[in-house]
Amino acid sequence: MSRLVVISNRVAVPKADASGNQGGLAVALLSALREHGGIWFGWSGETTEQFTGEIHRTEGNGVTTATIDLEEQDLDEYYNGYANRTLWPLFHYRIDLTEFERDFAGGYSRVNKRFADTVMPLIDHDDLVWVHDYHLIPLGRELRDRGLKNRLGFFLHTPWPPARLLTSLPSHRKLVESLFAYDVVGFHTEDWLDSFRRYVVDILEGTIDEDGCAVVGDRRVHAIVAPIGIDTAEFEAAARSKEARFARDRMHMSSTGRSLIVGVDRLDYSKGLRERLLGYERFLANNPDRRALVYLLQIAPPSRATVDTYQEIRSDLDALSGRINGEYADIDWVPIRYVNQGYPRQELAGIYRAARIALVTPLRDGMNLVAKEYVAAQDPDDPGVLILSTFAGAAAQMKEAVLVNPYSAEDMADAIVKALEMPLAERKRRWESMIDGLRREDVFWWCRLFLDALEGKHAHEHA
Ligand code: ADQ
Repeated sequence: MSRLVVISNRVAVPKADASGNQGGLAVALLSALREHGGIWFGWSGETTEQFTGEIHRTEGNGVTTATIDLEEQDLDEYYNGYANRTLWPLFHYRIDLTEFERDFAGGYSRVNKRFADTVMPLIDHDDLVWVHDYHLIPLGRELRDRGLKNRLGFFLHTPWPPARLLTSLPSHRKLVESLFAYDVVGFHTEDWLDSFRRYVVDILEGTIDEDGCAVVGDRRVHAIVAPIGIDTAEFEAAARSKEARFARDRMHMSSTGRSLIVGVDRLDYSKGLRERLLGYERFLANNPDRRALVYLLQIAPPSRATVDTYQEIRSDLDALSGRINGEYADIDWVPIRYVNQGYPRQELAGIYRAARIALVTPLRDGMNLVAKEYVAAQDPDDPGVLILSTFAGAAAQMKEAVLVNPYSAEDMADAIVKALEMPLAERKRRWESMIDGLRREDVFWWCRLFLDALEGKHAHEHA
């Protein structure tokens, strides 16, 4: 079996108990690394005055990690710049928030070269190399330029934007062409894959062959759909744990018979938090008799706090939740509990299980794992209802959720009423159908699907 080299912006450090507090992606990649042997390479999260390329290695639990420090300027231009102020908003259809700075593009290219220079000597000739996410799109090209001949794959965790949107990026053509250095490129949904193919046909004047490969001139890339899953079995077990029961009891005790509606998201404009609060406010306004029977717990730990737009969304939500609470709260009830901290996974599973409804309403999301975690955490005898945005990648797989348009406050308010009134038999039927899918297509299935394609028959040689 070939060794695996995983490359991503950040690296998850393996812990003795892999089922502990790690996200599903980390668990899957660590288990694939254990199975294949190999290395996980990325940025250490630390900065250094002058880039040296020195590699920090850790070995443990069958996995080697290798990380490098970056300069402060790299952080500004590559991570906070091109990755999070240019590509992230653009890939989430927010051209209004997209910043086009030449320095950002320069930093992005520089850091991708730095990654290539430092990881190259760590790669053996028959290793499989798997690059992750929008931070590192050009890395494959850089590695090929340095003579890498290995099987090389790329997975995008965000949406792929429509061609008309992507062409607003000054160097769009170079960016997309660099994807042709990979053997396999993976997306979460058919929608994102279709947008990629349209770009290839309309802008690069390429074709899609009978194997689904995108072809431009003599270059070919196998573009596939591989929807990421969660570690479903682990999450189902987490929801039955002592910590989960404790969290659930805490929720029940503090709410005296009221139905809990939960939202859990990184504090990010793509997650549609503002629109969600407005939808909930509309529900409160439209349903005076139901008001005091529910409350919303919105958990939103801050992320990317050094980027201005993220500071703005934080103060915007502080103000909005304060306004709604000010308008509707009573002496013994507040409609919104708004919390800005993270929780251990078992506790989170208990909170999900206590919730009658989950509001997962991103304006755009590559997949959205919270939707899947919520379903996995439910009590099979009395499952809650998932209200899911049609614009989350997860909606393609979770058709039994109550699907909503997150831009419409009325739609969201109606969905909350529908979920509150939904009979047990219907809740069970919908839940059973979704949990079956989650068990079948979990994160290990996803990992295998991608790696099979990477090892598979669609091989083509790179000169
Ligand atoms: P994210 O944008 O980070 O991921 P998501 O898929 O929802 O979004 O994953 C978030 C993870 O963080 C979940 O596992 C969730 O449990 C956890 N989390 C969020 N808030 C938390 C809190 N307060 N406490 C503890 N844990 C919390 C990107 C893409 C997604 C894609 C994933 C995986 O944007 O579309 O689904 O990668 O590909």
